[in-house]
Amino acid sequence: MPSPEIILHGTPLSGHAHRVELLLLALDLPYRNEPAPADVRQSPAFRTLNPLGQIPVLQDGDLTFADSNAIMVYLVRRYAPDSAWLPRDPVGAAQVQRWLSIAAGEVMHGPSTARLITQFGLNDDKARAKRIAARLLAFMEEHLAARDYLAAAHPTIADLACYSYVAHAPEGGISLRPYPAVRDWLARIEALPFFKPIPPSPLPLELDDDAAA
Ligand SMILES: N[C@@H](CCC(=O)N[C@@H](CS)C(=O)NCC(=O)O)C(=O)O
Repeated sequence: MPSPEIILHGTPLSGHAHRVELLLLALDLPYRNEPAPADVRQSPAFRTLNPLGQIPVLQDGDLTFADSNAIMVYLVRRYAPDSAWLPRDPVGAAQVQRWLSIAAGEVMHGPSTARLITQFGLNDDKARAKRIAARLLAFMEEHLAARDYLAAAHPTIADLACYSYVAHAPEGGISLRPYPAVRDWLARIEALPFFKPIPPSPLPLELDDDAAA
């Protein structure tokens, strides 16, 4: 049984919070969004929830969790332990974990960082972020050419973890046009019945190939 109140601290444009919200919707768990923009994240009260000052944070009754991927593991194991979102068998669990690591590695340092630079003024190396994104997307394209989802024959939390920042890569100036299998995978996630999008950027897209994919 769900707790009386699950609280998701995040912002509407955070891909890390978005992946958690997608899972809450997929599991049909009641929750409340608590806005945590930069000034809130710097407050002592928020730092008691997450000393790193990052969103998302999830509160479930007396329990508090930080880190989007950790939160997703908690939610599945707590509320849908027999579901396919996080397989129990060793091979299936390892396949999911591989993509959770990619979400925290290449996805974060590639398309997510490029978007932070372009949309939010982060002072970072955009050329490096684009190189990481190009290597990631080429790998995803090859991987998804032979399968519908990243880690299994069905959606798992690996897909939710990787979706948001790959889908919004064009907001970092990274075109998805060269990656049709990736775009088909994104469309598959967007067709899931619980899907809710991140609001699009109000800024014009500036893609290398000058084409919004
Ligand atoms: N590993 C963390 C990363 C979360 C993260 O980087 N969140 C960003 C917003 S999308 C943030 O809070 N940044 C503020 C900061 O790092 O100070 C997770 O997966 O939740």
